[in-house]
Amino acid sequence: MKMKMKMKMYILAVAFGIGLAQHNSHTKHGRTSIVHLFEWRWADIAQECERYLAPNGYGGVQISPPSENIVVTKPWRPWWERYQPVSHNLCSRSGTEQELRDMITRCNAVGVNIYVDAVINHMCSAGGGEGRHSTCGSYFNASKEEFPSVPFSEKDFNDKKCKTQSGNIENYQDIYQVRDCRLVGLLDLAHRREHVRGKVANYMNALIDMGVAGFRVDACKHMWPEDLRTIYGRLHNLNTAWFPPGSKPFIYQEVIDLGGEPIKACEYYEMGRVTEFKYGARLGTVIRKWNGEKLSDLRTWGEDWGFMPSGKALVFVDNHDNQRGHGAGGMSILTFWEPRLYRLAMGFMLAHPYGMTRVMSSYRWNRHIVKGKDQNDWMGPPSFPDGSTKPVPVTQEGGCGDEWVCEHRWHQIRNMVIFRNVVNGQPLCNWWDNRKNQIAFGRGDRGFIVINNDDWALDETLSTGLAGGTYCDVISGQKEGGRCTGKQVVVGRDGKAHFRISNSDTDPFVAIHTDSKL
Ligand code: AAO
Repeated sequence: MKMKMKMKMYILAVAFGIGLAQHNSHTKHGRTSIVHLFEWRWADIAQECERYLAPNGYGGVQISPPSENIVVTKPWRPWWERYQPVSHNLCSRSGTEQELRDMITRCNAVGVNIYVDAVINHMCSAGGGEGRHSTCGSYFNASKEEFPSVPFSEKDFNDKKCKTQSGNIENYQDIYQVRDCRLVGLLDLAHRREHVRGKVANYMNALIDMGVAGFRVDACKHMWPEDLRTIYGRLHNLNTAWFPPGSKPFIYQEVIDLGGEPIKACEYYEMGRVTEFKYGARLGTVIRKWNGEKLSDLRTWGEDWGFMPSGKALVFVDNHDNQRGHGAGGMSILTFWEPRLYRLAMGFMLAHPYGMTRVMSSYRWNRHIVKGKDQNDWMGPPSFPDGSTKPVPVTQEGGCGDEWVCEHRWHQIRNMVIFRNVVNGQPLCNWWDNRKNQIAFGRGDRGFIVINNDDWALDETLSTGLAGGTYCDVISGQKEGGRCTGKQVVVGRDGKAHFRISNSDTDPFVAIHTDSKL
């Protein structure tokens, strides 16, 4: 009987993708979102965990690749040099191994998880040179495919398997090219080889033992699922100083599947979550009202739009690639450069139950768009003339200085991260729309959001699902010491409330939840 019960639970878990090994993010205290602190220094992340992320309900941080990488000087120290590893030593522009360890320990101490961006598909570019132009000064020789500090050598790369003339991926319609040839000229590791599998697993295990909770695995489309399965299968359980015994690392895999290519995201579901790139691309289109699309179309948002099952999806409005025209998503992607629409998109994403949410935290660069392409898409983080990354200063108003954007500190986004925690597990209900660009929906009896993206005012009485009382809107303000600094919403005993949202409001949306009740 017990056995049968267990089997049933297992089938349920598989069906909903919950609680399964590697799909569980292990976030603590009911926290639900991850923030990508793109290019931040370890020392700043440690402080941010303590002073901001933990008190404001963020569940974890995705960090930039911690492995030693090539130093690129033409162009000058681009952000993307970190996607060209030369060893598994843990030193990078974000800091030393000691600083990494200190950050992991301090973030764990306040219940904020660390997820590592693991670049394991390749090493640096074949034309990456030789010598010690690397972040810890380790020797390598790219043209000879020598990386002695791992060590990897010529036989650990896929060159013989790749059948294209250039040795690079030339056609995404050919799965063999995509997985056995070089992605933009990057030396492609042969994960079929025992030596490579072992070294990659050792690298990930060293990080797990230090206390990280999981990985964003880079460029998974370019690795065979069976090789990844073998490597993941060798990973240690999480460090029991901070996680329950038997916890598997959370894995979310970067696979760009917008349709139209033979490699599908579903090949990777079994092993972990997968990035859902359709999400940000489609949401951007709807919010920009392109092709006659409108907010009311979002009534069926989720799997009905051809997205992967919610329990498999890692979702985001923009990422570090497509906010600057790399990767995929195209022109519809919303970013901090269009703050009003961006906040609207983030508000919707964080209120809607679909997927596990990741918040992007960026830096500003000298955007220079010529014929649709940003000439400065390579520019690295705010840095000193010697190329070292600047610390993130916090301003009196609680924002960030020195060109760090810190979207995760914008009060609208921060408050919606809290909203998502408060409504976690509650079903979407009380949907309303005007068949155009005004929508509203609730999450059980715990939260309600109303959005106006039309060019006229929204003026409606709606069923909220919430208990009667006065609530504080967490977009125009928030509850502070029992008082509301923004709009107040009065919910009647019948659960109905009147909403008026001008189309010219700073933020044309309102959100209330049980913790914002006055
Ligand atoms: C740099 C230079 C290169 C140079 C190279 C080596 O920029 O000029 O050749 O060094 O010297 C990052 C940067 C790269 C950088 C690289 C290494 O973005 O510019 O190269 O570091 O320093 C593909 C992959 C995906 C990848 C994405 C950028 O599938 O995994 O390209 N993302 C990750 C990281 C990223 C990083 C790497 C991987 C490498 O997030 O930061 O690169 O570690 C199609 C395919 C996608 C493909 C895109 C772009 O997308 O489907 O799989 O992504 O093309 O090539 C429509 C389609 C859509 C299509 C899209 C674009 O939207 O529907 O499917 O068009 O064509």
